[in-house]
Amino acid sequence: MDFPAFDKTVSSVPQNMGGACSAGSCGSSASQMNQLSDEIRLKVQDHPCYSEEAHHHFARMHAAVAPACNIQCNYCNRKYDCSNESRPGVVSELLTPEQAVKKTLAVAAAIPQMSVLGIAGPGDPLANAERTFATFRGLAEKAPDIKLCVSTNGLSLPEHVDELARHNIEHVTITINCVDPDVGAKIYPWIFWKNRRIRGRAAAAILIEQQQKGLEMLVARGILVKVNSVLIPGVNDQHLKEVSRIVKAKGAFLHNVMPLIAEAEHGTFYGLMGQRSPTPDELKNLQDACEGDMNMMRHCRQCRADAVGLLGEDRGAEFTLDKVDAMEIDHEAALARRLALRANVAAEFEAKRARMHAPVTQVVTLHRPAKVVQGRPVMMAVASKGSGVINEHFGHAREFLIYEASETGARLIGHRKTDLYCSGDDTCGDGESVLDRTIRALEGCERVLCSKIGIEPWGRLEAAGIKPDGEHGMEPIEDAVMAVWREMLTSGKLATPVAERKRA
Ligand code: CLF
Ligand code: SF4
Repeated sequence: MDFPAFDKTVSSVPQNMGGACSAGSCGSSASQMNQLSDEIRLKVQDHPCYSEEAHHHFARMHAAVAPACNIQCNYCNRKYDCSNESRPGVVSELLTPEQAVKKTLAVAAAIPQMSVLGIAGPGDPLANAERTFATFRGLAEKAPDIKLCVSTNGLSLPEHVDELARHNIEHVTITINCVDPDVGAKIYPWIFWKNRRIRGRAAAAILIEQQQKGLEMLVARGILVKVNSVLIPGVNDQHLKEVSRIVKAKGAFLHNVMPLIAEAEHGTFYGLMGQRSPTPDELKNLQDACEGDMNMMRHCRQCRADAVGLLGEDRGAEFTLDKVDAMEIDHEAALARRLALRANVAAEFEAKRARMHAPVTQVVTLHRPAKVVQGRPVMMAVASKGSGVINEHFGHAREFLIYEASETGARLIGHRKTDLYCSGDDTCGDGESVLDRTIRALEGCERVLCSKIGIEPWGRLEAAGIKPDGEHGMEPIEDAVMAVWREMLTSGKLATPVAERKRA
């Protein structure tokens, strides 16, 4: 196969995308991007995890080449062939590096939004370093436009930092759940270290030391580090603010606090012990509390180790090995499509940033209010299948993005998963209807914005206090959210006592 030459230093992305944000406190993803140097913006603006803005437009895939792990977490049980699950550690098909490269090329040919190959399991990528780096080498040779990304528990990170840098890997995630071995002893029953199994507090102390050392080494080499932390109520919930403060001080780029997934049927220690997961409010409150210290990721979908597609969609079933083998691919045309898409999205981002820098009187459709107005924050659910616009039918949505609109602008605060209402089967197996479950998932939201919605769900949502809105189909999400918020404001629906507003 011939692959066209691609120079990584020549980006399709414009280099001059505006200076420092003049609205530093507006809190939107676009404004955060405005505050970055050109060098860092180029690294993150087509990475769906490192940029909230990018996640509407770009896809990633995970190559499941790393079966072994060198530690045990109380929330992990790596199972295979569980296609209904979506959580880290779970895969359907374990790949060799050669198979992984072939699959990645097939995905990148079929999905032009594909910009990142991540290795995230099902075990630890750096406990399977040969397989991980063989995959990266193969892909760098055949599709050098695809960014390489790795997610590790950090135990063997320091010994691999130089190799990561040599492979031109610009994005590394370390899962850091604690910086205190006493907390760690409740999360990690053992680690495998220098050919010995070490347990309890001593194990946690070694792991923490390695994670912190690895973080410092990566930052010193200019590699962007995202820190993932699993929020475990009663174990590290009080402690994660301290984790956030420390990793920021050491130069981490982004902190991603994720909710513990612990169901008895997953067979994990926590699941079997009845350890509860945090509520959406607990997660948001902690993310808000950490936000003062550093950028927080709010759009993580806790992907499977073989996830494929935009965050929130799973197209893995389209790319099983037998299907990939049967595909005929024009790699040159595929690369051209990817580069064209990136150039278009970059131009779109640039136009959006230009609007943010426009004089206030011209910013009538921007997601920031044109002038400071007062009204309480409102949570809204949004149905979107990508591209940053409202383009999903209510009944086709498998998840809703949750935005908080307020006088400071529209802010993504998370997502809520739901079952497919239009699947023809209106029961969830436990007597609750799919619509009932969706309404429950949207608790706290006052509006749901979608491209279309049927009469029955419309009535049921309204009766539950969640007003459907199908007026903003194909509009940019943040603009639409703020338009609805302003409409609520002008119609007097947002008057709130000052004390309550301050608390919110
Ligand atoms: Fe994968 Fe992770 Fe790279 Fe992203 S995922 S290795 S940084 S390419 Fe992303 Fe998935 Fe959340 Fe991970 S949404 S689980 S943060
Ligand atoms: Fe599972 Fe990852 Fe923990 Fe290893 S590091 S036990 S693969 S969650």
